[in-house]
Amino acid sequence: MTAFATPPISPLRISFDPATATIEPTGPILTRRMSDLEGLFADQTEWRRSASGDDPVVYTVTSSPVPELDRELPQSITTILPGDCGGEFHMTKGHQHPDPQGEIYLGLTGVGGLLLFDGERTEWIDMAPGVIGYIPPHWAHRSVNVGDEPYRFLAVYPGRAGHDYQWVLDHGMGARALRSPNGYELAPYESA
Ligand code: S6P
Ligand code: ZN
Repeated sequence: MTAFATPPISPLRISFDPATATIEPTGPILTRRMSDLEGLFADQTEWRRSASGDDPVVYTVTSSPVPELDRELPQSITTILPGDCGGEFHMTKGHQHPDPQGEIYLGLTGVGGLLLFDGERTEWIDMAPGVIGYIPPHWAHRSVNVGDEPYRFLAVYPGRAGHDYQWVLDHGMGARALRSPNGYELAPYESA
């Protein structure tokens, strides 16, 4: 791709409301329901029951208007609603960047975890408002809401990083975040 195969976008002012963790203007908005998370939760019987029943929204991703293009720096706010599937906390699908580049997350509301897996090593970063989690290149990443209110975070990532979801289906994420008497516990990964 040449440097500017598509015209670069103009400088942009985006307003952010800390009380609601919303941005204006917005770009694409994505909604992931339970039925969109096939093959990810360990308890497939419970997943099927939920996905074919009320099929709750698990998370939404609101992007800024900055496009996912080479040299651009898109941002998005992910909101993971509280809840679990068979005791496994609500989470994002998780992905690798096919073009291995780093990314940062900034916690905005609620409490969550940033689960990272490079194929061998697993890391967990406790996320809360004001915490920046750094995702190095080559680490698959998934976010989990381990609290009882919406967990929201801002992501900033290179525009050509991309999303490889199949990698996570093939390799897992090294661990699962399960409800426990003290909040959450990390259990060794077992395929769904
Ligand atoms: C993009 C960044 C986030 C996630 C979002 C949803 O690189 O990591 O915006 O896309 O949190 O997660 P997922 O795994 O469904 O894309
Ligand atoms: Zn990413």
